[in-house]
Amino acid sequence: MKALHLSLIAAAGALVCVTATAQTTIKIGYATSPQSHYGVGSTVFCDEVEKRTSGRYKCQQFANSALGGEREMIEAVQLGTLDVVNTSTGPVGNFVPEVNIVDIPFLFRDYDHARKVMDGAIGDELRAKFPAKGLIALGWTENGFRHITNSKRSIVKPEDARGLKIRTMQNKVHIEAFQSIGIQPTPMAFPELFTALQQGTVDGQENPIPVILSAKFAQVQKNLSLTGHVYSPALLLMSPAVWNKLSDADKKAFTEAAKAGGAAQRKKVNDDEQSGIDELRKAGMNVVTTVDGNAFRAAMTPVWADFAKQFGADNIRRIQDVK
Ligand code: EAX
Repeated sequence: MKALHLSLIAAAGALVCVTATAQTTIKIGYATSPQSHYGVGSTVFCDEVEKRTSGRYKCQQFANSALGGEREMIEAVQLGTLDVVNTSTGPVGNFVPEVNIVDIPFLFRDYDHARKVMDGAIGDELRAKFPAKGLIALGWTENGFRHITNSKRSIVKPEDARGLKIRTMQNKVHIEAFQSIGIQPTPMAFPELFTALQQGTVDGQENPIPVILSAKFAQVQKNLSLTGHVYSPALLLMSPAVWNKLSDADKKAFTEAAKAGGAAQRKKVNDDEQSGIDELRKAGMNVVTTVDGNAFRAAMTPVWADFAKQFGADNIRRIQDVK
């Protein structure tokens, strides 16, 4: 009787041990706060992963660039020292050059157009380019349309921005486009940006409203011009070291979770755009809503000819033709 009792206890113990050890922690990093669009998207992704894998996988989140800038985090995912990053496409072109096509200024008409392109055949084709570069593109999330802020003056026309030192992401399309209208682009990793603005190392920067809000740039920037000059997609990138160990069912679970995270992140971008302008005005920013978009497009026409050479005029037109 005693022996049976002991073997039952041992069996129960073994069961607990098996279940306890079966849970795998997925480390995920992103640039902004847990309350930001990236935080919301990453949290929904993580909750869905845990739910769809019956708790066999759970996330540990590293917000606010705790693991370094986006480029650094992408390298870490490639190396397998980080499992997942939720990153803008800004620095992604340094790893998968074809992706830079979506960072061409004034390529997208509005959010509806941009989201249709990213969720359609073109977005799928771009995602398929990542495995060859040691990265798994789980799904598209979103950063938003980018606007220029600066500490010097209101920007309505391109000539108002001429000569300003503007921080850019490490993205050669953005750098080339800004140079073409007389701005001095200063590529810099995001974690260094707030201090650079505070110390006047750069005059300004450009980011979507959700980032300007969550990074509290109103504390170090006086002027915001709603240029909407670039649509900034984002995506969840996973390390092949994790992906290759997943069962087909779990691969499906992670991909579906990424879709849910992307939808939640886009909704947060919509909400921030809805309420953000008033919030930034209340925080003391001079918000210019009368930016001459046509003048900016016209000023960037010469550089567009170069982008057509780089990415193929047909590829660009294919994106523009998406309805
Ligand atoms: O993705 O670097 C940037 O300006 C990005 O917009 C930011 O890291 C969020």
